[in-house]
Amino acid sequence: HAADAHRTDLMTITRHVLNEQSKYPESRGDFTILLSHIVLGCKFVCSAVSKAGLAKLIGLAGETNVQGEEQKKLDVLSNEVFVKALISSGRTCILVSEEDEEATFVEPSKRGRYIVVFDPLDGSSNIDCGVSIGTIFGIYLVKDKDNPTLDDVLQPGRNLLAAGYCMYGSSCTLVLSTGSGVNGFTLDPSLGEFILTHPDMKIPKKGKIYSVNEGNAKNWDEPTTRFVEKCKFPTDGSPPKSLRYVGSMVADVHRTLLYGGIFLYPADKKSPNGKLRVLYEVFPMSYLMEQAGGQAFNGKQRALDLVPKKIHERSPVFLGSYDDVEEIKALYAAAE
Ligand code: AHM
Ligand code: MG
Repeated sequence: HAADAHRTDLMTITRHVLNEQSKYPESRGDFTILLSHIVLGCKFVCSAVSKAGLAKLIGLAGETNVQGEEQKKLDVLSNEVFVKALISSGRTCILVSEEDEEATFVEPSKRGRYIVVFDPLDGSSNIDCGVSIGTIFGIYLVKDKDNPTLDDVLQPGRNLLAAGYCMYGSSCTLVLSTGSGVNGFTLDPSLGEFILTHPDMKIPKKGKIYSVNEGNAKNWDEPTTRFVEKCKFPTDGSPPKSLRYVGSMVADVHRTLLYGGIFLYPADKKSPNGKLRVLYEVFPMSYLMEQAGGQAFNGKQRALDLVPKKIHERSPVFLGSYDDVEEIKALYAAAE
């Protein structure tokens, strides 16, 4: 029976990536090894997040718990786990984490060809109240492994080799693209394995939801203001859109990918470049959206065409269903 086959033939994320990589004759398994270390980090964070209240992991870094032990804040802890796992994979040469001001250059004896840009625990405002948070990552290839430089990191998003996120929500979901579509995996806690549950994810061409922090509306520019006005008071006879906003990019993007719609973090008068970071927030999510048949725009151009000048640079972003992003693009074009 098909149902039996489904239950006994488990497509784990490792098996899936091995299958994908076997298309490249030059593949030596390095990418699979790198990914398994990212997956390890995600499993650790997933377990830490679900035990956070229990273990009193939550609290300000430097605070002590009832046993008098120093507590590490969940995001600091997550960062340490990812950095150590990535370095020990022996497959990375440069790491850029939202938590670390400077890029980490891996020492020559542990060096590999990959650059990983990541936000180990995104959605910090949602940690303490148990709302979904996530990890976001992007992977580039270094030009010269023996001589890695910051220029290798400051590449446009279209050069990404792979990108993904892991959402720590009601279940733990890892969404990944290695450049040939998007696949979603759910952690089976009893196996400790991510199992393919959402093969070849495609975002609906048009959505019924918009997602934005409307508390910033006072400071928005004209195109964003007009776009949101149209979501609420459509003039073309279509019904108004629903608003959903978690405030964790991973959760808001995941819902957008599954249900369709648009997620926006625009520029405003107080933050002329928006809030989200190019390398480990805007790029990976834009890459996934394009791979799923959607679009990502930054107010000026295709988001993935941006060439960052600094590792922690920010950019406005509008991403989601193809048709919805077309609309905001048209409004920006008209405002020029
Ligand atoms: P963080 O890195 O401090 O967690 O901030 C990033 C988060 C995103 O996950 C989310 O999309 C955005 O900030 C929400 O910002 P705001 O609270 O301004 O709406
Ligand atoms: Mg973040």
